[in-house]
Amino acid sequence: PDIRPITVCTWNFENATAKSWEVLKNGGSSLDAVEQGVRVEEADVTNETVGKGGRPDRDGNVTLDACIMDKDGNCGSVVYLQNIAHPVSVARKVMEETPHIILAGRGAEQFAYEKGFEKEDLFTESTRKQYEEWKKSSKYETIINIENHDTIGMLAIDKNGDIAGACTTSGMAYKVAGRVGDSPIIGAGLFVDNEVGGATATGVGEEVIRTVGSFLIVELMRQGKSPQEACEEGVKRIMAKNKDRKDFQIGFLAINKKGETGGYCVHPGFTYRQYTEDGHENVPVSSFYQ
Ligand code: SD4
Repeated sequence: PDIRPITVCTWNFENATAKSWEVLKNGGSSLDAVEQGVRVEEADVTNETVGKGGRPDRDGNVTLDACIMDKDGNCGSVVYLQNIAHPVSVARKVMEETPHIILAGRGAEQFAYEKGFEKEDLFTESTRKQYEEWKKSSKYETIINIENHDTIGMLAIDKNGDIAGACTTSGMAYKVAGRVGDSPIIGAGLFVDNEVGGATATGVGEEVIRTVGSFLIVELMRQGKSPQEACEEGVKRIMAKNKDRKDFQIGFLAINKKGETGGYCVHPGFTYRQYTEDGHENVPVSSFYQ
């Protein structure tokens, strides 16, 4: 059958999908497309949930989580990475240049310097000011939707029909120091199986980890569900463990081998952005609660 390259990401990240599409259009691999795509958000300091300009934990450390997965099931991840603006690219180096999958904290940072990444202050004036404000009350509250300014998970299919994915975040703002979310955990925040498809998540990572959300969605697609049906089942599985809880958001995005996409979320507000040769659009997603 005809192969139609496509790139999709969580939320409405127009510049990131445009970059990712440019890589695919020029014949690049889905692996390069997702890495280059999410790097746009890592570099964007106005996105205060990803990369440089991400909000700190409650002790004032900006710590980044990211992972990447290729068509052969190879994967790499960094957790609790500080002072490095492009965790996804460090994750790719972990995948390609070490026998390991996850590097954490100071070791990950040291590894990044060895690979030529530069030390950077990840705070911005804006996030520093917000943090000083936050310290006055020190209340931890999850924010249900931060539309268009949130964790980016990206999935792409290239001209060979191969699927890759990446996910990158600064995690929940004002988290307990040391906390790692779902985004860099293979199977939770991201999973790709080139035979079947890929899935990625955004929102309160603890709930995604508990159900190994992205792996679950890919397995449901393997059993015959569409990306849409699989994402719905993934959210329902989480809600079954959280009866009557309305204080958190999760958004899932999935793609199958045919390039069909789907998404589902707990509360209205989550969307995903899609780019193909037919153009690009922000796709609204239906939700568990109305
Ligand atoms: C986390 N899933 O660290 C990430 C955060 C996120 O929108 O998606 N924020 O739990």
